Amino acid sequence: MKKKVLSGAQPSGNITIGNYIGAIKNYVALQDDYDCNYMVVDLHAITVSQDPADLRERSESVAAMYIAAGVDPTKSKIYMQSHVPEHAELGWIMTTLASMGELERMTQFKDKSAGKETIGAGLFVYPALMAADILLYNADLVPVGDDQKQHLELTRDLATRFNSRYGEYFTLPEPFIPKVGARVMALDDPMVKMSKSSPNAGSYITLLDDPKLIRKKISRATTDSGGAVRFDPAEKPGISNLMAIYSQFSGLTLAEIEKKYEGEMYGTFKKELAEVVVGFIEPLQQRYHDIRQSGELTSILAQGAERAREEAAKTLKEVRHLMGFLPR
Ligand code: AQP
Repeated sequence: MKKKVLSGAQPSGNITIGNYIGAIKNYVALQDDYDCNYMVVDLHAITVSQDPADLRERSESVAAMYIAAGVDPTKSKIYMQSHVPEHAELGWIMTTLASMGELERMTQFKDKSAGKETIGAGLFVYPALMAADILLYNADLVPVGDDQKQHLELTRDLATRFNSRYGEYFTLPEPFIPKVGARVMALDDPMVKMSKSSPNAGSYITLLDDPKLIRKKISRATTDSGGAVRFDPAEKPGISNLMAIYSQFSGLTLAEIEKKYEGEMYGTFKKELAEVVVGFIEPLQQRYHDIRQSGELTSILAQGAERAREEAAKTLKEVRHLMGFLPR
C-alpha cells in the first residue's frame, strides 16, 4: 500500500510564489509515489474574517491553481476541507487534547494576533484543526513550508498523547520541507515571510499577477548593500531570498546562480529573475484559465471529497470507539 500525504492551502488570498515553492511544488512531486490528499482549507481561512463572495471565488481559484500547477485529480484527491465534516469533528477532539500553553507558544498565532484588539478563538485553536486534518488520514508525510513546522510538531505531540491515552492508533507524520525556498521572504522586507494576505501587494507575487506587475515588483524588491550576487541569508537576506526564488523556478543551484552572475550588478540579476518567473507563470495562467472555463472543477471537488470521506468516516468511527463514545 502507498504511504499517505496530506496538505492544503487557505483560500485567504491568491496563491503566492511562496505557497508554490514551499508546498504546492512538492504536492506535484509526491503524487506519483504517494496516496495524496490536497485540500483547500476553507475552515482554516475563516479563523480570520472573510467576505463570503471573496471566499467562494478564492476557494475555486485555489483548487484550480493546484491543477494548473500540476496536481492531477486522477491521481490525487482535491477537495474542500468543509466538504468532509469529519475534519471539524476530529478537530474538536484534538482541541480537547491540546493545552492552552502549547497553543500559546505557536509563533503563527503570536504573529497573526499581534496588535489585534480582538483575537478570534478559532485562530487560537487552529493548530488543533490542522492536526486533525493530518491524523484523519494517518498521513505519513506533510509537504509544507517552514512556517508550518511547529504545527507539525504539535500534531505529533497530540497524536502521541492520544495514542498513550486510548491505545496506539495514529501515525506520527513527518514534515516534507524544501531545502531551498522553505520560507520565501517578503519582497519589501526580507526579514518577514511572504504572505498572501499581506495588506501590501508589493510584498508578494501571486501566481495570478500580470507579467508586467511581476517585473515591476521584482525590480522594486529590497536588496542589500554591496552589489555581489552571493547567497548569504544572514548578511544579504534580500538578494539571498531572490536567489532562492530564481533557483526554484530555473532548476539552477545556488552555486550555479552565483557563478552565472559573477561580476554582474543586482539590476541585471533582477531583470533575468523576472523573466524566469514570468516564463513559468505565463503558461501556468493559461492552464488556470482553461480549468476555470472548463466547468469541471465542481465535479473534481465532489469526487475528491467523496473519496476522502470514505476514509475519514472510518477513522472517526474507530476514534469514537477508542474514546468511549456510544456507537451510533
Ligand atoms: N513564504 C512562504 N514560503 C514558503 N512556504 C510558504 N507557505 C506559506 N507561505 C510561505 C506554505 O504554503 C502552504 C499554504 O499556506 P497556507 O495557505 O496554509 O497558510 P500560511 O502558511 O499562513 O500562508 P500565507 O501565504 O502566509 O497565508 P495567510 O496570509 O493567509 O496567512 C503551507 O504549506 C505553508 O507552509
